Amino acid sequence: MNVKIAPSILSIDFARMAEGVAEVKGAGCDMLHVDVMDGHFVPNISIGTPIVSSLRKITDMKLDTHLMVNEPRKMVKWFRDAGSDIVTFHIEAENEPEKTISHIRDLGMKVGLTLNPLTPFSKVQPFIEKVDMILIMSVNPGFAGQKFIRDVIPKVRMARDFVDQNKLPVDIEIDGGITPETAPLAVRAGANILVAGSSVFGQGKISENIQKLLNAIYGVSGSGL
Ligand code: S6P
Ligand code: MG
Repeated sequence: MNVKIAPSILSIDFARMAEGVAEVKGAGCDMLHVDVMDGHFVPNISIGTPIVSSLRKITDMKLDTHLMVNEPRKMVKWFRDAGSDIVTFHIEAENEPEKTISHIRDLGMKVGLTLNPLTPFSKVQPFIEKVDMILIMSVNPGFAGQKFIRDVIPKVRMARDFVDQNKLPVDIEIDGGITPETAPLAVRAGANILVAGSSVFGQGKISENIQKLLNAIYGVSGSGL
């Protein structure tokens, strides 16, 4: 399985955003994860459309936009206009998920559907054939740097089995607490996109941090899992 790291810019040094983005691209990443928080769906506020517009000007990496907001459908077009490529919304925040999925598609973007650690897979399963990605939260959304919740691993396996058994072209992304210790657990369970904030932009050199994650996933010898 081809696994990719999607660095989460929530943990970037915003005073040096262009250098940080260039470094993750240089390390082989082709997707940047952008966390949008509204202070209502989660108890925090983060990035909005101005940052997405700035990112769009400096990189051709895919902008994977994770909306942690109430009433996500209202905001989809704002992020399309700012330059997002993928918009992911929370099943817990939307009463009419199908309408939002269609709206995102009609605007020409890819669609992701996400669920919190305590939300069962059965809540997103009815919509899985209509989306490009399922994002499984491995922390309760709101803050970077939290500890990986291992109880979500069976849900990752369930999502991977469903996608494979039905031969669906759907990515399984995981977000929260991904480190060289937890990344192999997520990949073995079936995740193929790993969001990583603190373990990429925290201490140390960004490119080396990405390499450490890839080494943990594939093994230093490249032998794979
Ligand atoms: C969850 C958080 C995630 C982010 C985060 C991951 O609270 O908002 O959606 O993607 O940046 O950070 P970390 O430090 O756990 O890798
Ligand atoms: Mg996120």
